Amino acid sequence: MSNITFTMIKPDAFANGHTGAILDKIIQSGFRIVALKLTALSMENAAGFYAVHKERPFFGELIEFMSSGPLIAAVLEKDNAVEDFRKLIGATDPAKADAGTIRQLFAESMGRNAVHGSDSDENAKIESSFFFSNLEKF
Ligand code: FUP
Repeated sequence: MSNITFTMIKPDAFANGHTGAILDKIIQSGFRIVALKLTALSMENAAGFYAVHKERPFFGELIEFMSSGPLIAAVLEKDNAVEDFRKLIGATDPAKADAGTIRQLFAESMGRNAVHGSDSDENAKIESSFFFSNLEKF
């Protein structure tokens, strides 16, 4: 069944000029772009988006990084979108990501790891709605 996932090209990858290469890899891997925008998160927005991590030791660093500059937000559609996209981006820690995955190719570190991918169908919907209205999804 065709379903959706939500992704961000994070501030590190955007600032380093990897947006085009990452979007190309996503499209070549069979994902259809449903929504796409260049935007930025305030510290408050980032804290809201990552609220599930608020007790974790890396939370402060995470929201500071995620609000440090522009990012690309997108909704993607494909059969098995959530699982297939997590395979395409690779492990959270780029040192552990498989060869050819987006994080292995473009991430700087565990904290600055180039891309986000939803971890469930439910979170894909919640995260898509955080960034996009229905009028912005096609
Ligand atoms: P992922 O689902 O792979 O994006 O990873 P998580 O949801 O577990 O973590 C969200 C973000 O927190 C990661 F993208 C990077 C950051 N993080 C750290 O900086 N250190 C950690 O130990 C774990 C996550």
